[in-house]
Amino acid sequence: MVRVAFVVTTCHEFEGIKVLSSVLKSRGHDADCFVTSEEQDFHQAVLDYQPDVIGIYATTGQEKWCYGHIARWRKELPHLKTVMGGPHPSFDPEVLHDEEYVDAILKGEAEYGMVDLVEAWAAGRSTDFIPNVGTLQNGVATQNPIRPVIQDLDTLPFPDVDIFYKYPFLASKRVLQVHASRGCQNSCTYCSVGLMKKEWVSGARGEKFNRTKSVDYLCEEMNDIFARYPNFRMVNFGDAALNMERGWLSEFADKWPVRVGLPFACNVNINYLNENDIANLARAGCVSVQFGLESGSEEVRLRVYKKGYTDKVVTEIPKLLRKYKITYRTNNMMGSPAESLEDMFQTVRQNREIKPDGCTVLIYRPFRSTELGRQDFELDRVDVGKDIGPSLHSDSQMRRDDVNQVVNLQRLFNIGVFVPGGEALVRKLIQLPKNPAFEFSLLGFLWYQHAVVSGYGMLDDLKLGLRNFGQIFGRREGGTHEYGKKGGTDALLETMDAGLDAGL
Ligand code: B12
Ligand code: SF4
Repeated sequence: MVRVAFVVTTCHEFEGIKVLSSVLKSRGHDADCFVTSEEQDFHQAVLDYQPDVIGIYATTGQEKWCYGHIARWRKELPHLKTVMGGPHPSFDPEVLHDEEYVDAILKGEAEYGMVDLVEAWAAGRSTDFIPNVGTLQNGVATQNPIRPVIQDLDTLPFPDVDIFYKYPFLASKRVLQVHASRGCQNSCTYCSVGLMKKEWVSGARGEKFNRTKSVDYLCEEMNDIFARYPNFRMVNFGDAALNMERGWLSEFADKWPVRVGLPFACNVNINYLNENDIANLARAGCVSVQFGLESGSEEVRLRVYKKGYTDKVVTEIPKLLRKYKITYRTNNMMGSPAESLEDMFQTVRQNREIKPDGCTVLIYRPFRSTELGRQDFELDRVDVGKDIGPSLHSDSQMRRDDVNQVVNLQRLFNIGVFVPGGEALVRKLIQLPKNPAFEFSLLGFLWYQHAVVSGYGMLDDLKLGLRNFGQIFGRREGGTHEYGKKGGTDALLETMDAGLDAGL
């Protein structure tokens, strides 16, 4: 039996880790997850577990936060192996050069790669031919070919929620975080999903990237959780879009209210959403949806971001959502190379027109794993020496003369949308230097919109914020990343966004 300790530094239940843990356990191994904010002594808690393997989840910018811990754990546990997975190593094997800290990476969906890897390590076998695994070979970061993505999600054991809900704080929240699907219909140029579609499916006939659990499986999964954790009052689907597969919502609307019966919030892809889907969402108990508007300029949204949302869709869908009494929030992006400041004000205006119940606003970040990001690096539009930490709330890494205004506009966006006459005020305020008052304004709006509009509860969100207070405006311990020295994060903002469109 191999003992695997997953380590994370955001106070959130990670679906990928839950599933990896349940698959490992189904094969006779043991697994647990350690969340920095929830442990009195994080370092010692992991040590007390006596792991054979440490599993690190990493998005870009977040990959090095636990290197300091690993160095110490390695001294105390000489046999320890470490593996990194998630979006960052899936698209960038260069992290393998940090060989003191990372023994291997796993690209893409890692359920079976993880089992094979830990078993090979335990038996002292070579890992050279295990699909999905990447290792450093003769100084070269070498990535093995990957398995196609798991076609039938119902073949997986239920995600192991216990490794997160052993923490009283996570178990006592009102809202349960769940995933019903994997994939996405769109391939927006600023999102990693486009490359996942290209690299993670073999192209064999009939193979799918967009997959949904059967409604029966999902209802059973929920009831299995509620039998042990009965306090949840609402469900949040973290999927890119709950309307992933045609026909699914209708069966879901028949069964969910009877077999689960909790209200829920979810993300939707509005270019694939019709009135029938919205009626089914309402019938099932949907109280709130979120979708990525991203830009108020149709030209940018369609031609540059390839988002597929026409202005007509953007104005018509909200009317239908209102008709069925479903609240809606938009996700918006500031500061991509495709947009002028005026385009960003057009995003403010379009939000004002469609009257959302809340707006999340993120700052564009060029990921090498996206079409737009790759262009940015090639065309030298990125200030690679500038440290912006892992979060998409903190700063812009783009070289642009108006970068200060862009960042200020992200903070003050909601004033432009929701305060009468706000746009004129924001136009003046963005000329000022960046300052904490603007950040508090953003936090205030997000807190209210997230907690009240989506039904999360003011108190739950406040507690989450206080737990992460040190991380909200401070720098994260040991956090270094590709483009700079120290990484910072807005942990509250990250966690409050649990439910965003992947346009994060
Ligand atoms: C839900 C979601 C969130 C949620 C939950 C966080 C999470 N990472 O699960 C919230 C809202 C908190 C969130 C926050 C952020 N997110 Co997010 N998020 C997603 C989303 C839509 C789905 C992730 C998911 O659960 N998929 C389903 C599960 C089953 O798959 P998975 O997580 O990928 O896990 C599999 C593999 O990655 C791997 N794996 C996972 N963990 C581990 C661990 C180990 C040790 C190993 C070996 C393997 C492994 O095996 C898993 C099972 O197959 C993705 C887009 C997408 N479609 O992937 C973006 C995505 C991951 N997010 C992204 C970003 C940028 C962020 C933020 C930085 C945004 C911000 N607020 O500033 C933060 C970072 C917070 C954090 N610490 O991760 C980017 C990452 C891009 C990149 N190259 O790094 C993505 C890819 C979207 C995009 N823009 O392209 N996110
Ligand atoms: S941004 Fe959202 S809609 Fe676009 S490809 Fe990514 S997950 Fe899909």
